Amino acid sequence: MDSKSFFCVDAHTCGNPVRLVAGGGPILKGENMSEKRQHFLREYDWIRTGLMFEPRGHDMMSGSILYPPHDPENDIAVLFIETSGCLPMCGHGTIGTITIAIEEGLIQPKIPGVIRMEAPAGLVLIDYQEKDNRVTSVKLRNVPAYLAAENLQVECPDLGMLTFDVAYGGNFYAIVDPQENFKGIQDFTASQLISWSQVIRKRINAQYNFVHPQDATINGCSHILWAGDTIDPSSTARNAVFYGDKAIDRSPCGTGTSARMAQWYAKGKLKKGDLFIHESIIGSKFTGKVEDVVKMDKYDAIIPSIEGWAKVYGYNTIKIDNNDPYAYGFQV
Ligand code: PYC
Repeated sequence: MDSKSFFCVDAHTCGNPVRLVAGGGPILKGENMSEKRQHFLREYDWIRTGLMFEPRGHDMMSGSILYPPHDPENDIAVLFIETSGCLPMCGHGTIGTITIAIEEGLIQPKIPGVIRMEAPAGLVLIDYQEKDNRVTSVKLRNVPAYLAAENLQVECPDLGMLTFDVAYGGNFYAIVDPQENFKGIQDFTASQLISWSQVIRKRINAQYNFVHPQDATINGCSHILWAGDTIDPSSTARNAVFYGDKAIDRSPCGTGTSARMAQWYAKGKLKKGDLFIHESIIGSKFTGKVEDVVKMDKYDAIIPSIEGWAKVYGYNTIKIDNNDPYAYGFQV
């Protein structure tokens, strides 16, 4: 086959891109989305790199492919694709995917306003609001989030020794809070944070091993969450989340917000029922809430919810053509 076309709907969630592949996605093998994720990574990763990397995508590009649910009680199953690979879970990706899928009629939920979504990381329960055929907000009840380790240390170029915690919110996050050698994201540019993240993520994964207790395919500290002062004094906290090779999330990052709420819960700074308004690097906001408290293996975990909005902005039929030397994309 010389050329394959993908019908994509493009949106952004609070500033971060979501490219939903509505036509052309591969048929995958597996009993659940975790197994289908592994099949995709083994055999179809060229679709991800072709659609996410330059020249068809960019450093922040992120997307999804819809599948029928494995459990008939559920409405939809989702594979997340992005520049770094296939995430077990993506919060901004979920908000964008659900907005697109409802507005474009790609899902018919059993109960209007409610969607049960299977992600590789587990079941995610969603409520959404609509007005004039537009989705105005999406709230997702995420998989259990927990603090995995605290007060670890890593040497960072320019800054010196940094102390960080690691929390899981659908992906593993190294959380760097303001401290002696790092006063907060307000003092630095995105490109400084990116270059330090590239180095410390490698060092963290060489020094420490993080594996999800119920799914060993979810492992490694993939994201760095740098904290700092809020722009709006009414927000709870602000972050810059590094992912992929060169990306800082433009949204407040759903799995990062979940991880940070789990960290705050474990440190006694949040309790069940509390809200957490998280700001992104560009000042866009998600509203988080500690919905419930659960035991997950040895961890005292929380069930976080994240609420935000997305806007659909385009339709894009993208061709991956074997005659194109950059068919499968490139990164610089
Ligand atoms: O919103 O969970 C998220 C996310 C992960 C990577 C980029 N955004």
